[in-house]
Amino acid sequence: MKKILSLLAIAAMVCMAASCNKEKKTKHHDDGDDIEYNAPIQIDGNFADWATLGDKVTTCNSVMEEGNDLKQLKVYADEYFIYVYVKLNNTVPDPTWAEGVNHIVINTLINGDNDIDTGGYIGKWDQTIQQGEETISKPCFDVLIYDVIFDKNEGGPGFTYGNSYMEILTWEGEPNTDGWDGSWIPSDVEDFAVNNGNNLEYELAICRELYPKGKMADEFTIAVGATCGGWDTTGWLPDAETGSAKPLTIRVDK
Ligand SMILES: [Ca+2]
Ligand SMILES: [Ca+2]
Repeated sequence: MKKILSLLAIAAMVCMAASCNKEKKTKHHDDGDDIEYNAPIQIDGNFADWATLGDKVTTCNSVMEEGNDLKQLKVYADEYFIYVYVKLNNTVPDPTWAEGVNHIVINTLINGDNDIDTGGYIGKWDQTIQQGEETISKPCFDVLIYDVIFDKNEGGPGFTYGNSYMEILTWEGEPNTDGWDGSWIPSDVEDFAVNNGNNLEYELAICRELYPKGKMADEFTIAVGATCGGWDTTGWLPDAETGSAKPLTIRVDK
């Protein structure tokens, strides 16, 4: 019986994988009913749809006057998808990534189980606990969506948002250590996450039911970083001006 159930589960996952990147589809609700899902955000490079969600969106602005390649992060999650919006700081005459850069990377980090004792990546968004006088870092990110966006006019002046490719990295190392000891998941990325954008704005949809580290919690934490032609982070939200920024907490809208 167990074997049949697991085969059914695999079949269901394959079915979901085939349909998960569609904007409109039938979804199986937890209570047993099939529902028609209409995506509240279309990943189309048009950002007007974000305003229609009003205060359901969690918004985080940079508090740094300069030195951050990211200006604003918005996140909205329903039962099926996490939607991420990032405003890029490419509006000033001399942005960090204006010269000599052939790609930028948008890193989306998710603590999907909302468990501070799993995952890792000691960086800008450590959650901490206090044990006596000792402060212990709990970075706790389980999944990294690594989105490489190329300069469309490589060799030309400035940076023009062009093609991109995404890879998914899961945390497989010791909890709350540094450095990703993970496994890249190059296949099925298009089902798990889709993106669109331009030089100023970026939107991303992440399929919750295909989360590679098991079932996501209804409350989770998330942060977004950017690197510019190298490994050094040049943008982060929430930003870390004080060195103690916490990731954004998101509650699924049900
Ligand atoms: Ca849109
Ligand atoms: Ca975790």
